[in-house]
Order: sequence, then structure tokens, then C-alpha cells
Amino acid sequence: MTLDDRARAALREQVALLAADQLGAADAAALLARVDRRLDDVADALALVYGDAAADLLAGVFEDVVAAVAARPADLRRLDRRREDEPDWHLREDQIGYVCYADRFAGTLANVAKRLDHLEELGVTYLHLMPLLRPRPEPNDGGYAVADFRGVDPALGDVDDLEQLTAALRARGMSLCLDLVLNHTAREHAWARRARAGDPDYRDYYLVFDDRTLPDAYERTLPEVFPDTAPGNFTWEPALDAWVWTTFHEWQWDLNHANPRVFAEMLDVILFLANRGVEVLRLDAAPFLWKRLGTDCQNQPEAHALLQAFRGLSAMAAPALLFKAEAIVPPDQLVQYLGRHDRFRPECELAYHNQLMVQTWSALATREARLATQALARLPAPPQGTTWATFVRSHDDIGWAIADADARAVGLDPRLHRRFLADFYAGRHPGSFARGALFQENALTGDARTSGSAASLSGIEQGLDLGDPVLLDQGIRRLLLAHAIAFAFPGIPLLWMGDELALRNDPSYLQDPAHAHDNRWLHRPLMDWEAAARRDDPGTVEGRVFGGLRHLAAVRRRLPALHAGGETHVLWTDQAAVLAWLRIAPGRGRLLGLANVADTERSVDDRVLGEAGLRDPVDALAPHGRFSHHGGRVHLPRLGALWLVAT
Ligand code: OTU
Repeated sequence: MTLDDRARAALREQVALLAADQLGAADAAALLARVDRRLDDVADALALVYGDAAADLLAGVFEDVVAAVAARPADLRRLDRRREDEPDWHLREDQIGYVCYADRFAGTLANVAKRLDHLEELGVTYLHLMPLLRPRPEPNDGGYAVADFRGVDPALGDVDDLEQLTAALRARGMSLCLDLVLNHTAREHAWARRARAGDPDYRDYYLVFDDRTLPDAYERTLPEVFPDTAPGNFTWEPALDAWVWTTFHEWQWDLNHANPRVFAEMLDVILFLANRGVEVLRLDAAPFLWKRLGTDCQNQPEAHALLQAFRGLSAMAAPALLFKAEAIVPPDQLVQYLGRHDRFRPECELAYHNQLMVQTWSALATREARLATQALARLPAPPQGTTWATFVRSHDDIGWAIADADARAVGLDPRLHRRFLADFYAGRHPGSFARGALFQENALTGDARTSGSAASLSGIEQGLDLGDPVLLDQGIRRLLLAHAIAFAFPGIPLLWMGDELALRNDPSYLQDPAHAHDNRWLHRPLMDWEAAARRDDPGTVEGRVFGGLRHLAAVRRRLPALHAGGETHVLWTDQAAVLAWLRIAPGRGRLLGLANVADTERSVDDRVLGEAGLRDPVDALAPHGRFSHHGGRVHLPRLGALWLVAT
């Protein structure tokens, strides 16, 4: 039986009966309204992935959806209602994000709750805690090898602590974002243990191959994520007497999403987390969910369909829950994770704006914004109701995702430019201000990525080491400039823990055998609360950076033009060192962002103001709005940004 109209009507009838049985009349009616709105999207998506098996799968998962609604705590139902009333909350200009490891920030979940004042000073409304569900023992990829999706890492606390933290955050108007790894589990997860013990049902939860025939065939077109430290995409598992698919590390087993039981299990996990008060799920490694021979096994139509099905079903049970796609893929493939397909299909409300991050660092290295202008101008816009998560640094490396066509359009050799960036940020290029490191240098392709904290990459570490006040000043300006871009592009800007205090690289990971092989730990330092105590002293590096970021946040939240519901146009100017972008938020005004990536003052032809539709603007970032405008030109300080708005 396929999902024809009769089958859909039967499913709706089933939900109505379950709801009548388990929910009050008002909740049942509200659920049915959500089912009516979402059922076609879900049914289409599941039919694409599972064909004839979709109807049975749906009949089963609807029981879980109704049970989740029945179990949803009262304060979360209130939140659902608020979000339904304010569906654009994640687009709002007053959203500011902060990302950290709970243990590195505060020790435990209970202690995170005691550090919320620090976040409030920065205007934070959105807290992403790095993976905290119970992982396998180290090494566990910073928690991305999950052994139990329903338990918290005992070193951090338990599920009660998690619930208390989400409640404490909600009371301050902060939303909690948690990682959900849909692509793989730890080799130590109960499903994998049962598979290893010989249970064929659980063996079928993973992608298992008796011999090398298929693995070899797949490998012909598969890239390697960690070529240095985890080469190949398959691992021999003696207990299975077979090869198991392991895209990332050998102890991260890819799930078999062609098995509808895996879908039902992971939906249950989503509903479980939503009912603990998690408001945003960061869907880790989303592009990898579906494998197809002869491809790179990323961004397959089925991967999108799976996300759409998870989206629709969890929205029925927990309307307040949002999805954020972690898809570090080429720009043309990225907006599909926000639902842009043949027609709009609800998928994720947020996605990482990797391109903005890469282009910002590229512009800072070259002191030229032409490539950034070229690449960002042609990026398709996020569909209505969706937006980006913008960021300057994260826990991951920087992969130099410069598209060949963009590089060529501005006269750069794509391969050489990517290699230049990796070398520049590793401090291997003469004249480099950066003190990062190469990550996963691939001897075969010549590719390399970059590790290093924002302060070390932007020149602050170099300035301090050399005791050179000019270099230090430039480093601080670069770090703030990168954030002035991220804070005024559409989306929720995410601060990476420690960047607000200019924390430098932390080489101590080399002493930890569980981390020494992975230099991404270079930029995952422990929070330095002594440095935080200097945050109000403008005579210190910490004070300048913290004060600068607090200022950006405070200005941002007062600028309705930065609501992400509008349009963004990246503009060409006559000045190669300046990135210019126009935000138009209908009924809320417009903002022209200008960022000078050069170490010296630059100016742009003031016709850009007319183009932006701003007659007599002020700089929202400057005291009294003043900026330098004379001789037909707008002048920008070295490594400085203007946020121009109408008076
Ligand atoms: C993610 O990253 C996480 O951010 C990493 O910290 C994890 O190691 C990894 O998943 C495995 O769980 O390739 O280089 O398009 O780029 O999922 C990092 C998405 C990665 C991938 C991304 C992955």
C-alpha cells in the first residue's frame, strides 16, 4: 500500500482516535490542526525514502507522537503557544547565541546555571551546549560518539539537571540548543552492542558488509573527513565478522537510515529531548544520512526527505522545537537544508553560514573583499521563516570552502588560494599575522584545513608575543571586525566560548592522550574566569574585546532593520578592501554594512548610500552616529565597520 489519499485519511483518523483517548479536547484539536498542516509533507517524504513501508512506519510513529504530546510538561506547552504566536522569534534582531562545552565553561550542568550572568552581559538569548549526552569513554570526538541518547554524561550531571537547566534558561529568556547526532552512534551504544552480540535486527541498524566488494565500490567516490587520523570510511569489526560503515572515526558507526526502525528510534529520541525543554536541535552531520553508490554520499534527496519527515513529525508533538542543520557543504547545496527545493518543504529553520565565516577569514588574510563579495552575492537566499546561524569560530576546524567558480571570477587560482589560506593561518606565510595550525593535511589532494582560536588567528596572539602594540591593536580590530560582519548578516550570531575574552590557542591538549591526535582541541580551551574578571577594564585585551562585543550585541538588539525576515544584497563598491551589504527588513528599515578589511584607512564612493536608499544615515555603532563622509566618499577606519541606518 502506498500513501494514497485513503491511507492518509486513515492515518488522520488513527491520530484522532489516539488523541481523543489520551488528550483533553483542546490539546487533541490543536494536535489535529498540526497534523492536518504537516501530514502531506511527512507522508511525501517517508514515501520517497521507504516506499511501501511508509504507511506502517507512520502508523507506528503516530502513537509515539500522541504519547509525547500527552507527556509534554505544562510550561513547555505554554512555550509552544508562545512560539506559535511568534513564529519568527529566531529571526529577531535581539537573538544572540553562545556556544560552549558545559565542562570547559563551568564544570557541570548545575554550574552552567550559575554562570548565566556572564552570558546575559553579552545579551545572549540562545545557548548551544556542545554534545552532553552520554558518550563512549574517551576518545569520543568531543561527545559526538554517543552511547546513550537518553542519558547525560555522568561527569556533567543527569537528565534532571538538564531539565533544571532548561527551566533556568527559559526563565531568563534563553533557549537551549543541543546536538543530535542522527548519522551515527558510538560502537558502545546499546544497539551496536546487541549487533555485536549477534542480534540480526540490530545488525540491520548499521551498514554492515561481509566483504570488501561494496566498501571498495563506495570508496571510489567517497571523500575522507579525517584522512590524517581516520582514513577510509569502513572499519573491520571482528565481533560482526564484517566491515561496518564509519564515515568519521572507527568507533562512530553510521546508522542505516534505510531501516524504518532506525527512523522510529531517532524520532523517539527527538521527542524525548524536546520534552526535556531543549528548544533547538543542531543536527550534526546532516548531509551524510543517506548513502548512494557512485556518489560522495552527501546531500542525497533521501537525506533531505528524512529531515523533512523528522521536522514534520516533531513539529506535531513539540511546536516550539527548531532544527538547525550542520551542513558544511558548497553554497548551492546549502539552502536545501532550509527547505528550498522544487517547492518549499519545511526542513530546518536554521543552518550554519559556513560561507560567510570562510569568506571573512579569506578577506582578512588578503585585505581584499572582492572574493567575499562575489561569493556572498550569488548565495541563494534562505526561504521565508528560515535564517542562518552566523559565526566567526566554532569547535571545528575551518575548511577552506572557496568555490572554484568564485575564485576564478575574481582572477584567483582556486587550489592555490585555498592552500594559501591554510598556510597563511598556520603562520607559514611570510607576513602572516596568524598563529593557527594545519588540520588534516591531505597529501593526496594537497588540501588542508585550519585549527586555532579566533584570537590566535586574528593576530592578537602574535601581537602579544612580539610585544608589538600596533600588531596587537590590529589583531583586536580584526577580531571585532569579523564579529561586526557576523552580527549584521542575517541570522543568529553565535559567539564561540572564549572569543569574547580573546582566549588564545591552548596547546595543553597535547598532554591528553585522548585529544593529542586532534588539534581542534587547540581552540577548545578551558574558560578562563580570571581573564573574565578583566572584562570591564578597557586597558586590557580582554576588556577591549569583551567591551567591543557587548557593544555590538547591544546595538544589534536595538536595530529592527536586522530582523532576518527581509532581504540581503551584497553590493560591489569601487573599493576592493570593503565588503558592503544591504539589509532591508520591510516595515522595519534598512541597514548598510561596510567593513574595511585593510590595515589602513579606506574610502568608498558615496553613491553606495543612494544605492542603499539611505539619504542621511548615521553609523549605529559610533558615538552620536558620526562617521566620516566628505569629498563624495565615505571613509572607513582601518579594520573598521560601519552599520549605517536612517536617522
Ligand atoms: C561534525 O562535523 C562535528 O561538528 C564534528 O565536531 C564531528 O567531529 C563530526 O561531525 C562527527 O560527528 O566533517 O570536520 O557537513 O562537515 O558533520 C567536521 C557536515 C565534519 C560535516 C560535519 C563534521
